[in-house]
Amino acid sequence: MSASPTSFAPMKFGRFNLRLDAAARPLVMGILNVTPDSFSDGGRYNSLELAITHAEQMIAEGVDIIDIGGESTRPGSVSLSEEEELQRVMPVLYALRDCGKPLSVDTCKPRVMREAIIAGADMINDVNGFRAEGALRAVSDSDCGLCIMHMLGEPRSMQQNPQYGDVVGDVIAYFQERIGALEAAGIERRRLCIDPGFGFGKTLAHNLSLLRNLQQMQTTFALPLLAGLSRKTMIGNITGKPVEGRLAGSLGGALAAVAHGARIVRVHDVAETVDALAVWQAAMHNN
Ligand code: 8Y7
Repeated sequence: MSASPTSFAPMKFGRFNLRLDAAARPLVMGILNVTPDSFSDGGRYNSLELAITHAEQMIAEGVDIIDIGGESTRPGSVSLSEEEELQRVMPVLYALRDCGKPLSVDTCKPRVMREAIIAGADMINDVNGFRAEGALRAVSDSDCGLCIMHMLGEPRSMQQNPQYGDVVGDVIAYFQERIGALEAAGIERRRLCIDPGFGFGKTLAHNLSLLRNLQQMQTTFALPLLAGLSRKTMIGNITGKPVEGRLAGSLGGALAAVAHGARIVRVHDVAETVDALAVWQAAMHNN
């Protein structure tokens, strides 16, 4: 049988081989934020305990990958020092090391990547697409999975006036360049997935063009596609709901992304997304 673009072998994500082909169930990546500002007393012990409790809850709800993030990359946010990011992320990574689920670390910093890989991270999720000086070297000598996300500009200013010639073509050209750079650094293709980066230097029209054309990106590269729409501004723009009212809209977004070929969805609401995808899968596939 000839290989079709979606019949690739299991992907190598650190300790785990994950099935991300079109016949497999789409996977749910749960967001685990370890940013002190989200906790009332800002205490480190308290924030570690809360993060572990949150992770345990996501595991009970059927999460497939846990994405640990210490740095807020929301529009307008300023970047965090390397030390501070390490102090937030590393204790959580150590505590969850043997939880049985693949652990992803959301970081743009080569030193955080290195430390996370030594501590056993199975995946590095870089919203900056491994463009930082030293990022390729930090990940090349390992077997962790890598998510290459597209971002135009930087978080502080990216939503000010994003402009593209042709947003889908520009994002595809970016992936072409980044995949080439990763492969030139000796990184195997079966470690890679791509993500158009909804909301990262994009208007609603840009986000919707990308969402409608996910399949084209997937087939161009024959790599699994990850999509994060959960609670984002684009969901608010469409529904008119504030962030705390975006669950239903986010579920609609996750299903739309999967319908257009995404294989991993990055979400806050794991239990609800797992159920929505289970019904989707039962309705659309006989496996
Ligand atoms: C994404 C992400 C964020 C995304 C990937 C938020 C860290 C903003 N969004 N990583 N990170 N894809 N791969 O609202 O869309 O969650 S942070």
